[in-house]
Formats: sequence, C-alpha cells, structure tokens
Amino acid sequence: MYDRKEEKKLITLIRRAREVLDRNWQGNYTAPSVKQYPHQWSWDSGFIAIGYSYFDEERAKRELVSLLKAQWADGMVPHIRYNPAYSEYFPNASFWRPLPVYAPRGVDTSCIIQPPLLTIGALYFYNNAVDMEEAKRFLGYIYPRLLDFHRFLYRERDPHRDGLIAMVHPWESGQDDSPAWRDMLRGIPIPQGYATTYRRKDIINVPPDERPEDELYKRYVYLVELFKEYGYQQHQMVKDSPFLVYDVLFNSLLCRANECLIEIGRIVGQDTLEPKEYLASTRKAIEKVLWNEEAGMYYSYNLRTSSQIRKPTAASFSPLFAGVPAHEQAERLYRYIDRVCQCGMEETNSAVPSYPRCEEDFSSDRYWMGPVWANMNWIVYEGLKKYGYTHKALEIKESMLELIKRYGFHEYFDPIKKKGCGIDGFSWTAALTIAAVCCD
Ligand code: 9WN
Repeated sequence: MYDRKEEKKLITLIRRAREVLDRNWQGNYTAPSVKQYPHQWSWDSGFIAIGYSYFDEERAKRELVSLLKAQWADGMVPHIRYNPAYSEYFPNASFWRPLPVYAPRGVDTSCIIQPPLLTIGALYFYNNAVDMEEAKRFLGYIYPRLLDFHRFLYRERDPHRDGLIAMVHPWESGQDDSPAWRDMLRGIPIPQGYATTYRRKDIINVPPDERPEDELYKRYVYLVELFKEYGYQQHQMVKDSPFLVYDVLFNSLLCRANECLIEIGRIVGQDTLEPKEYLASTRKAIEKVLWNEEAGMYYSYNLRTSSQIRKPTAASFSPLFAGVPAHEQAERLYRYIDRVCQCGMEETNSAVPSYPRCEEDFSSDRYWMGPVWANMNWIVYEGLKKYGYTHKALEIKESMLELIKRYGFHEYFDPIKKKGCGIDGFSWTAALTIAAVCCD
C-alpha cells in the first residue's frame, strides 16, 4: 500500500511515462525512441504492448498487428519492421536487400529475429482487457500467426531437435554486446581487405563509450553480409554462421511465450498439443544444457565450441520468469542476486545490473556490459515473485522505479557514475514503469 503522497508521485510518474509513449507513437506502432531507433523492433513491441495493456487496449492491439504485418511467409517475425519515413538509422532497409521471395511485399524488414515477446504481450492484452468479446476476437486473429512464428523457431532454429533455439547474431538476443558474446565475436576473423562501407549512426545521439565498440560493430555488420551471401537460408545460417549460441534469455522467454500461446489457444478453442510439446522440450533442454550445478547458475551456450559461456549476466536469472528451475535451484539464484547483484547506484538500491560489478570485464556505462536495464529488472522481478521471493522482488521493483524517477526514462543506467545512459525517452522503460506500478 502506498500513502497519499507516494500515490501522487506515482500518478505523476505514470503520466510522464505515457507522455514518452505518446511522443514515440507512430500511428500504428511505437518507436523505441524516434531519435535513436525510429523503426519498429520486435521484442520492444512486446514490452510496449504489455505497458499499453494496462491503459490502452487499442494501441496494444495495433502494436502487435503492425509487427505481424512484417511476418514472413515462413513464419519468421523479423527483428525490425522499417518505417520508410525515416532514413537516419543504420542498418537501413536497403542494407538487408535482396530479401528472399518469402519476405513480405511492400513492407521493409530485417532478416533476423528477436525473442518472442509479442506472444507474451498478446496474453497481457487479453488478461487486462475490458472489452472481452473484442479481446477474444483479437486472440482468434493473432493465435495462428503466433503459432506460425513458434513453428518457425522449432523448425528452423533447433539444430539438435532438443527444444533449444539457436541464435545466429548477437542482435537476435537483444543484448548486443553482452559479456557472454564478446570473446566469440572477437574471434570471428574478418577477411583481409574487408572494407567498412557503412557509417555508424548509433553514436551520433549517444556517446560512443555507451555503445558497442567498433570492433564488435564491424562483426555485427559482417555477419549480416555473410547471411546475405547465404540468401538468408536458415539452414545455412545455422550450419555456417561463425556465431551460434543458445541464449539463456531467448530460450527462457520462449518458454514463457509457449505458456502464453497454450493459454491463448485454450481461450480460442484450439488444440494446444503442439505448443505444449514445445514448452516441455525447451524446459527440459534448458535444465540439461544451460544449468551449471557447480556454479548454481544458468549460462548461455556456445555451439561452435560446445561449451557453456560462464558469464553470470542478468540473463542467467531469466529461467525464473519461465518457471524452469526447481525450488533448490531458484534458491541458489536468489542468493546470488541478493548477495552479488546490488547495482548500488544509491546506497540502498537493489536494481539488478546487466552484469555484476565484481566481474573483471564489467563496464558501468557500456550498453549491456553492466548498466541497469528496466526490462531485465522487470523479468527478474516477475521471476522472483513467481517463486515466492516477494520481498526481494518488491525491493527490485521499487529500486528500478526509484532510478527512473531520479534520472528519467533512460534506455539504461550507470551504477557507478550515477546517471541515465543511452537515449532518454525510451519506450520500454516507460511501458514497463506502467506495468510495474499497475501490477500486484
Ligand atoms: C540493434 C531497439 C533495440 C533493442 C535491442 C538493443 C538495441 C539495436 C541497436 O536497440 O539494438 O537491433 O541498434 O543497437 O540492444 O535490445 O531491441 O530498442
């Protein structure tokens, strides 16, 4: 329970969050930030739809419909749907061309994926809806499309047919320069004479120190050039991409998305055996391949070296969100979070950094190398709550909200220099503020 003054402050916070979303609203989708990321991003839209579900059903629906207009005939939902009104982002739409024939016509897209947050957003929309008849109709429209995307993932990205989905590019994880990918990325040999024919646009509005370094960025671009040569054939990308990873975050979010898909299928009266099988296989495989008993931690997995990547990023806690760990495992994760993962921006602040300060390669302000992100804190908060660590979950939620109140709706926050980083007015920070304030 909040007292009256606290309540007033929260109402102001929600009003400001809505203003951020209004500023980034493009008529049929919400840009993560008009200045820095003007197009539509897949997992951002999922988080944003979750925020809208609490106060604007229409926008939540339009957000998801707009993303699904970019769906390929093979079921893939691309990580970016481009808005032709903007040319200031690199890579732009033409960078990905030529696209295969099964890419949609008349809509520009990228050719890689992001975690299936849209399925989770769709269920939030329904659960928070007031007009239940319309909400059910919408689920009827969206269910086959979501199922197609999940089918795509298990058909094209599950090389060992064990339920773990492989990523071929760091952008697919949404945590572009995570400490978990850096060694693998740096090891990708760039052919001699490989000319950089692009100009980075991401370091115009944001200081370069807060963005991935050139040596990584070069490899992001190089990987896409390779995929272009492969004609974006999924089987060849999986077979030959020098970057091939089971991301613990992607697979955990997929588990949660499968749970949501089963629930959506049930609501619209469909047989849900298929998503049930997906869920069971991914859960089992996360346990078998990504859990490390000695460390008491989940790690992502490098398929090129057949080994776990022993980096305890915030992604390591995401299986809690999907209800994967047994209680003893959850207890070990909880203890680690409680002991090691204080971001410490303010003395008592318990927000979880993307990577703990005690790690050698921690960086306080470089992107996914240590700063505090609202979406990761929301995932950890929901995960801990699920396992009954209510006190800790609330502490994390309040700490995250405190940072946002203090520094603004930034993309991420620097725990050492005590400042908001990246771009200000970032949509998922605003949307998840609303979700955090409105949920129990
Ligand atoms: C590349 C839009 C996206 C997020 C990602 C974040 C960042 C893009 C970039 O921005 O990635 O896809 O240009 O750095 O890492 O999580 O979806 O907000």
